[in-house]
Amino acid sequence: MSDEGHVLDVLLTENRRFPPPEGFCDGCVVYDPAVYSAAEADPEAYWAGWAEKLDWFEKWHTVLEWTPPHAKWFLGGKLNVAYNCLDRHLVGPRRNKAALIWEGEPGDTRTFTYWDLHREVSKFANVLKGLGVKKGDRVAIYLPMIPEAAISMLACARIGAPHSVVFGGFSPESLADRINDAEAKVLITADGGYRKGSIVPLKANADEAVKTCDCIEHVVVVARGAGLTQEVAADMAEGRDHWYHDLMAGASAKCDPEVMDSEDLLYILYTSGTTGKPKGVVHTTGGYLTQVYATTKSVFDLREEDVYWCTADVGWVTGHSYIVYGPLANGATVLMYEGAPNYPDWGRFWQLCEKYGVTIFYTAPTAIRAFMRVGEEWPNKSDLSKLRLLGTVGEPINPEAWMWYREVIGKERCPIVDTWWQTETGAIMITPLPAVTETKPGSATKPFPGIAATLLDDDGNETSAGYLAITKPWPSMIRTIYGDDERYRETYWSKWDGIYFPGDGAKRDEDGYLWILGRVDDVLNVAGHRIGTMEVESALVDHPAVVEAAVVGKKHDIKGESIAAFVTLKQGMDGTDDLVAELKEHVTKKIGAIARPDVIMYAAELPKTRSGKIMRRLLKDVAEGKALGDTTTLADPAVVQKLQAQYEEEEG
Ligand code: 7RM
Repeated sequence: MSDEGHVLDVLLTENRRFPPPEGFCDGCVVYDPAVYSAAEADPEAYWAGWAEKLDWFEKWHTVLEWTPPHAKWFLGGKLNVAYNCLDRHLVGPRRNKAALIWEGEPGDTRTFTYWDLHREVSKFANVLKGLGVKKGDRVAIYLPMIPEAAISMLACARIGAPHSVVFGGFSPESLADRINDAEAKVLITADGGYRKGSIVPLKANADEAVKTCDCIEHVVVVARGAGLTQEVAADMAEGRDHWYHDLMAGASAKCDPEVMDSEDLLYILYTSGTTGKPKGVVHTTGGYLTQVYATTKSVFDLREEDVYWCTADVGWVTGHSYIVYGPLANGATVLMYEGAPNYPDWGRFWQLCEKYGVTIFYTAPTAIRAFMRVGEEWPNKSDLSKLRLLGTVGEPINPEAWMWYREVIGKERCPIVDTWWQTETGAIMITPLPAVTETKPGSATKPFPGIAATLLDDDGNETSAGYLAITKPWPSMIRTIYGDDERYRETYWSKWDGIYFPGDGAKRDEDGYLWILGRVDDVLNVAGHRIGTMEVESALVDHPAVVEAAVVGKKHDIKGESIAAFVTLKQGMDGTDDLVAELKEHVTKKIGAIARPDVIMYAAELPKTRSGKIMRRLLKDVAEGKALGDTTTLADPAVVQKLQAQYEEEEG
């Protein structure tokens, strides 16, 4: 949501300040502001201090080796992520603590203690081994939000097989692209999953995808019991497809964790960039676990008795770091919910908070805005008095939504942590510390201790309004793009020398607080989901009626941004309403519903520079009904003026 003008207004007028609530600091995890200066003076020692709180089979000999743009953390160290998330909690009272409390959308529930989860993970790790998965082999996971998603990820980590989780909302084609890029050997899916009362046919999608994936040797299918089980049973490919429960029935519960090097691959996660092809973000073991562990504990002030709920899907990085690895490495009780926030009605999230006594709640601004719109009667039906800390992630939060969150959900009692980070950063980077930082509505505040972030201009000079830049390596940073180190260098490290470019714009106020403005590249943020304009454009031009397409983000009250597309049709094609519907459907089919354009407009011509580059900035002005920005570099300024007139007429 790049709405500079709006944020600028906020910066000039926003003077509300919220110090940590009275009493919050008693017994909190981090209370001493000196942590910032200590970490800044010696970041490596600071991170090593956190790494020491993990269990290592062998200690590292060197904290950091930095040969830009490649970092290695905790060199020589040996550990296993699943061991740190499970085994080490089995010796004390955590053995019988709930690790995972799960509720399905229809209301079915399952609870796993650390002991239970350890057993299920060990068994499934043996299942994967039995299917021929060895250390280093990639495993694709395409599951709904069910316990088996976490179990599968941890089982992969246990045997050293990097996973690639693909969000269940992605289309068969998107799934196939990701499987092929990672050359995954095994795919784990389910018959279906519940979403808003209907069933997402995951196995049918997986079958469609696997047709074009020669690398897949086995497909493991979890019987979610989503009304599709019988249908799916008839379609199990002999020798290739296996029911999860059949394989688990014969599996041993004893599986020694693989001894992994600190820099061994933990997972690949695909994310959208500025080209049509998603990037496989590579995360490794020791540094990643150290930073997700440290941030989960410090930012959420995680304590033994908390019930922690992050509403993300495991298909996104937030689910990886803050549903599975960070909380479980801390021995937390994690709530996991399968379905939609408004099923069967808008009270569902708040009922879940009451029912399970949720104390820490982490969600996206888009969800908060949706709740705001339907009204406070929904949260007011439930007892939210156990909540003590609220978090947001995924996109900038507007001060109105922030204040509503604070007042209506937090009852002015809970600190709010607005956490900025990315798939590539692996863990939280800019955030308040709840017992230390005075917050301002709409600001992610300051870099986490040990993180060096600043604002730079194109020439690398410090500025108070410019590009966000990370000037020092951090433990959970992306190591490379899977199979494409050149793209890694080019995307993140070519703007300045040895400094990471996240692709976001930001401002700094007189107190040194950071205000993230949103993406400065061709990446959209729709309801907290990252979508590349080029991906949607490729899907559109894939349709036989389309010659050219330009996609832009359009400000949206709830989603932050929605997708607007301008398409040029082939000669002789009629720009009908039916075709608009068909094109929207085509994008949904090619990528998934999250990429479906809200608006599609026919354009006789697209505004281009003299060198032929489409000026998306101007199309954004058109889509948002704003005055056109600078048109002097256009080959023909009349093109965009015509579009604007047409847009006003059609979309009003
Ligand atoms: C965790 C996640 C990353 C992009 C990032 C930003 C935007 C995320 C915030 C935010 C303002 C925030 N990973 N973003 N958090 N913008 N304030 N607190 O979202 O890879 O999917 O997206 O999301 O633009 O670059 S992501």
